[in-house]
Amino acid sequence: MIKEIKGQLTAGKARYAIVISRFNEFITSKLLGGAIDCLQRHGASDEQITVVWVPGSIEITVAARKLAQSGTYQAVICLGAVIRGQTGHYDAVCQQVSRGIGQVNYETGVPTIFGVLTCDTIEQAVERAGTKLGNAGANAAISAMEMANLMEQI
Ligand code: INI
Repeated sequence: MIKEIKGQLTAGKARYAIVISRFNEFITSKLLGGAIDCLQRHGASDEQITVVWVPGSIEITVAARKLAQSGTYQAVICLGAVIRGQTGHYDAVCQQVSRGIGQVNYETGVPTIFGVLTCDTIEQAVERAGTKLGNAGANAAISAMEMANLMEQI
């Protein structure tokens, strides 16, 4: 029989760190609300959730790395919003944060979830922050729970 391992969608007893960017706080606060609500509705208590604020998406990586290395958390959820309309260095910010979060996964072995919106317009960001296209923070929380549970089983 083939052995199959799947992560369950439950918070379990895992501890979750959420790194949240203050830049575009109008959007990111909605992502944070979505992530916390999702974790709580899957059984997480307040003691299982730690929220860490950073100034902008570029700073997410350094905080996520330290949280992942601490050994305290079974998953780190990274939330931010990079919006092209406002910046000439959109591509640089996107590249730094996506590469950085990828490296944290690789270096630490702690699931570090990419919940950073990269949008051309504010409207696109609003659509992904609790309106037409759901809430990217809640989606990131789902991935975090699945991965925390999966890693416990492997
Ligand atoms: N940070 C974001 O999270 N989103 C953005 O859209 C953004 N823009 O537009 O520039 C942004 N810039 C700030 C950056 O993340 C750093 O905080 C800053 O460069 C200081 O290191």
